[in-house]
Amino acid sequence: MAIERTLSIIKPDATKRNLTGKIVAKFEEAGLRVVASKRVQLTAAQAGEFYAEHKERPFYGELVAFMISEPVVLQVLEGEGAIAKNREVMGATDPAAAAEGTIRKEFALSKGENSVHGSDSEASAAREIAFFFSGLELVG
Ligand code: RTP
Ligand code: MG
Repeated sequence: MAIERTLSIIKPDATKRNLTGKIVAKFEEAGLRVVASKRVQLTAAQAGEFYAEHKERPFYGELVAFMISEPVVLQVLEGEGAIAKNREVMGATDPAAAAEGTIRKEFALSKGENSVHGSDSEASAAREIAFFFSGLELVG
């Protein structure tokens, strides 16, 4: 399988509860490597544009408000099949449906406050990495 890179976000509910290290450990244990990392306070404009695909969904306003409620940790994860592997480690969007051992099963509070984001395709990963990081910030 090819070496891929994917964008991961440790969301406000998790940074607020000081879970950054525990979440990163799950990615590392699964064989993913952190090749870029920064903690930022997103603006409403940034969060709104990042989630533009969900603009028409009923939860969009709530999602943007949540994503700017506390700082987030943005990371690029690298590894074999990193895009699918990251989503496997995250678990289902709704923690009630997430498998045992996944990040969302262990840490998520609700379907909205679900601790992590991960790119869902090669195209999303390319867009999302470029949205937050310059090439110089990626150190493989
Ligand atoms: P993500 O994009 O954050 O990795 O999560 P995902 O693919 O599993 O979920 P997606 O359908 O793309 O939804 C993006 C984020 O919106 C919030 N959400 N809230 N209240 C709700 O019904 C609802 N549905 C989705 C979650 O924070 C979800 O991760
Ligand atoms: Mg998604």
